[in-house]
Amino acid sequence: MNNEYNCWLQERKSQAAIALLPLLNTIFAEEGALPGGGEVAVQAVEEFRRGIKRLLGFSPSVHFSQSAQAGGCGVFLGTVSRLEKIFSLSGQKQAAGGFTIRFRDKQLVIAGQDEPGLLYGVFRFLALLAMDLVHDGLEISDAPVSPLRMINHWDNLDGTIERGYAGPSLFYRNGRFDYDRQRIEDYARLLASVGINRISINNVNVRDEAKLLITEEYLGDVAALAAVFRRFGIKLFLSINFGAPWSLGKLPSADPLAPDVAAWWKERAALIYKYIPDLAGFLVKADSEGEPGPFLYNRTHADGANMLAQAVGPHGGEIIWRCFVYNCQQDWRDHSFDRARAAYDHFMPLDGAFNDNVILQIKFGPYDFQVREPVTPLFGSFSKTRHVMELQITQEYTGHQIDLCYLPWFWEDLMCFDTAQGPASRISELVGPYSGGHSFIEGFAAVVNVGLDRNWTGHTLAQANLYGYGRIAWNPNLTATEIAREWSVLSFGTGPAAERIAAILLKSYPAYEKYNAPFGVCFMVTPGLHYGPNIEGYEYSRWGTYHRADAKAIGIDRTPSGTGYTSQYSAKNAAMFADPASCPENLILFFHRLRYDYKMKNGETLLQNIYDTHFEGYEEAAAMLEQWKSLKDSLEEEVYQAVLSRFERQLANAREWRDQINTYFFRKTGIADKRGRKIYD
Ligand code: GCV
Repeated sequence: MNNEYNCWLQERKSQAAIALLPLLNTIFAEEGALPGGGEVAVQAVEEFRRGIKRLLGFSPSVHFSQSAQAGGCGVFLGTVSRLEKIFSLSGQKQAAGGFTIRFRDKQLVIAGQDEPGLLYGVFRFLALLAMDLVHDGLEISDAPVSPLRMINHWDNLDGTIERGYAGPSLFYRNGRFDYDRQRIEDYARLLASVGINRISINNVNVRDEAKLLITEEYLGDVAALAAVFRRFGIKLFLSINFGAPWSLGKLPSADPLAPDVAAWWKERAALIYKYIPDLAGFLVKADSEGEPGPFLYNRTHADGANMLAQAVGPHGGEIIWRCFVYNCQQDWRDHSFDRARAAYDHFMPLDGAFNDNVILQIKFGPYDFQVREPVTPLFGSFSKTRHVMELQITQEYTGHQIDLCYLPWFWEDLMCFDTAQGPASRISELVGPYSGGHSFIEGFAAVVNVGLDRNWTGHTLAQANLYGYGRIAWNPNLTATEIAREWSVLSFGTGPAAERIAAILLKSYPAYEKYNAPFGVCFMVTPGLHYGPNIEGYEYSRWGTYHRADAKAIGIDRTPSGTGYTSQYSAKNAAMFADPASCPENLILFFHRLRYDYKMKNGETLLQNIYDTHFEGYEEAAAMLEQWKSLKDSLEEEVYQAVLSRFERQLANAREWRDQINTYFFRKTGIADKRGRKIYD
């Protein structure tokens, strides 16, 4: 049974847990976890206790002790440095956040490399228990591959969420912090249970009252929120407005090289850190979609980021600087400009120019979280600059949490992309701690999909995207299938329903992609809203995202004979993308302008492939609805009905996409579907 509020931390009687009952009755926690010791370790012990209550219905007793007893039966929680001597754990040093779980001889030992590691170890053990995977002899060591695992909120202080599809903000209402403390703690628990360690709490578009978050009027509230997340090993970032020195400070400019501006930020940082001494730092969207930035003063982005880095550096803070910088005042008539080039053109020349405490945040693709776009050429190319990959969990372009679209399916694809820059150059192989001279991706940041809806994500099955993000950010080598199964069992129990729900999840992304914009062409979506089709909605706009379909051809030539975007990739990838024969077909219209009679690998024309995928996508959406209906008797009525109504809305959306896209191309070309299916004229 599923109580949707609890997400993947459901209450249920686990068979494995029942078998272990006597052992789980007593927890011995090491000295460091004593109240007054590390807050995160104390929380880890508390989470163990709560978890056992959730899975078994009783609270074990906790004994804090100076030193654990090797001989006794029970649960031993602590850090490796203390427990390894007593339990002769392998002395191998793990990355921060790592842990070992060992269960044998009536002893369960969970040893964290550090306090967050203990917390993650506890959550992993509880997940294994809930999945009935704990057995005598169990021994697991794990550590996060990515040091930085961040959630970005696009919440505004008026309580709205930019691109939010699950109700109002968890944090704000009417210009103030206004939240249910218990709910924030529950949220922090969910995030920590999948390894999240950083959170930015306000929209990167810092407007209105959000500009005041860095003033004393709000800093006390920020500190109070930080205190809730701190216990779960999660540190806060604040999004800041680069123009603050003039908008707040009344200085004549926000020029990063002006001494009064640098001094203003230093003073401001000192004030902020007085309230929140462990603030992780600032997140900055500059020179992007109307936000101010260093270009206003003819300065570089390194000038801007480094000035802020110097302000937060003395306090241990970091600057996360977004690379989503492009001209959004484009003239559609001008074919020489290509928005896809922008991030690389702006930032690649600055590789090595950023301070050590600056991290660049780079959207996974050159455009904007499209259903299918290539991995940006910046990954694999940067070698002297710290950086992370930005993903979007909130379903801005992937169905607004009305349509089911299981994102880890696509993220797995991203992780497998080979940048072809040196050995071991797949994205998943590049993820790891940064050390100068390597192009390591230090981790991930993702725009979150939660709001005040009781089930957090609007569509209950969209919880899998939040869970999946945490798991992939922890270890980018995990597969979408593994994650879907894990999530389904944790959320719906070990019965047969979970396997069937996982199967539905795994079909959802390909279905969505098929009825959406074809073959990587992008932006055939309703302008502004970004739900549902509007095929020429962006064609004559200023946003730089065109497909230029006419009666004969569609797509943008991004090869050297076109905009030259392909040349930003490594030589091997540049050659692969530049030739339609070797370009992956799911991206072929991103890189090429092709005639509708272009023969695809399956022997059919491009046009016929467009028709086929759109008919298939609709059929697959219809099949998901039927599969869901077949689960009726296995699920809680409320969850069943709520998800059912989303699938029905999804089918209506898929029908619009199918028919509008097919009709559009039929009208352009006058060529009918060779299989004679209905295309409206
Ligand atoms: C927060 C896209 C979205 C905007 C978003 C922007 C960004 O353009 O549509 O809502 O703004 O990306 O990532 O900054």
